[in-house]
Amino acid sequence: MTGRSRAQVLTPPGRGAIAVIRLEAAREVLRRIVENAFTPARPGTAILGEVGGLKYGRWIDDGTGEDVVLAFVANGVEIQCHGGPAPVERILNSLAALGVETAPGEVIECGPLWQRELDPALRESVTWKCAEWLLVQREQAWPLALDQWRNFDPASAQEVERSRVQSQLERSRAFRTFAERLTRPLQIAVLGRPNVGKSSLTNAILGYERVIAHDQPGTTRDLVRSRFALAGWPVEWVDTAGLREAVGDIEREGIVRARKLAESADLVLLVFDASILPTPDDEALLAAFPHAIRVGNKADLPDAWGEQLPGDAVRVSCRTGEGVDGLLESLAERVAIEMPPDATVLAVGAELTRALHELETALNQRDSARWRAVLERLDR
Ligand SMILES: Nc1nc2c(ncn2[C@@H]2O[C@H](COP(=O)(O)OP(=O)(O)OP(=O)(O)O)[C@@H](O)[C@H]2O)c(=O)[nH]1
Ligand SMILES: [Mg+2]
Repeated sequence: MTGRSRAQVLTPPGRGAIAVIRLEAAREVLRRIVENAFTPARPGTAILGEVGGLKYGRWIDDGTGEDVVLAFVANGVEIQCHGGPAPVERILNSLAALGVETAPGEVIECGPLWQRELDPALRESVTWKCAEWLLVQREQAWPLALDQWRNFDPASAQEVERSRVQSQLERSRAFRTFAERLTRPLQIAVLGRPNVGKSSLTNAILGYERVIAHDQPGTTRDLVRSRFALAGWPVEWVDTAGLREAVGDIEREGIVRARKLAESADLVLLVFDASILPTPDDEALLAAFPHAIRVGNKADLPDAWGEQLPGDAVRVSCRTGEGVDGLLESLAERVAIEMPPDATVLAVGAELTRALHELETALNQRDSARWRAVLERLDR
């Protein structure tokens, strides 16, 4: 079989009603594979359908064959078969025997570099918001911009055209943080002295008993990570070990990890026990994280802080649930971010970020060769 052809299973591993195997190949290669392995239910019809077309028939494998529906797509065909592992394996084996590269359960990235960067991001997106933005990038923003840039020469372009491309690239740079949001969850670190209720707050926010909360200080020893969505953005919420002069090695290591995490987290949440007087440790935390969201917990108990609790602190009780919704609202406000105009080309992933940076340099230096080289790389 000449020409490259690849097959990948699109449906999750295991049992299901239907499994889908996508076969990608150039049209002629595809024709030979399908001719060899497929018998249409209605003989005499063309072996390949139009894009969007369906054909029902038998897939000839090493057993009795499988009932399949072939759904023709732009670069190949999707083979839909019974959803057990055995039919999938038999079809993959027959494809491999015909020279097709197969990767059961594993996705092989096809297409040019710019697509190979956007496709996994889209596939792995966990919220609608991220998926919608990535889809616009994949289907509109990037293909349209690349079409324009392929016909653009930074050395000979008219000034109007140059400044249009320049502002396009500047806009991409301005929205780099937004682009990062589409592939990386926001990290929120929960810090505070032992026993103030960090783990209880984690459970209250998540709505289930994710972590052990206990009246013994030093209950949480390691970082405990949980995922959820906040205002449509994926969030990684990290419960940490209570910060204090450690008593044992394990707890000390937990504290080191908590401090390190706080340095890199997008947002720090400081939790205090408002039912007992502030300690020097509390004050040190307030001074160390001036931009943190402050939470005064145990609001169901008599308040010991009074005026000492900063005015912007959110009062909550993890025991009664009071104030937890208000805290979620404050968090949502803090993670709000300016949205780029729809057509903005976003730097999703390392390769696209690098390419946008290089294009801007090539434009500024009116370097046509470099401009073309970047575009050729993106198209490879
Ligand atoms: N009355 C009251 N008790 C609470 C509240 N929140 C937590 N607690 C109690 O405070 C104790 C400590 O809670 P944890 O959530 O384990 O505290 P932590 O900050 O995670 O503690 P470490 O993991 O040891 O650092 C437990 O006995 C909880 O039941 C609250 O809002 N009101
Ligand atoms: Mg804890």
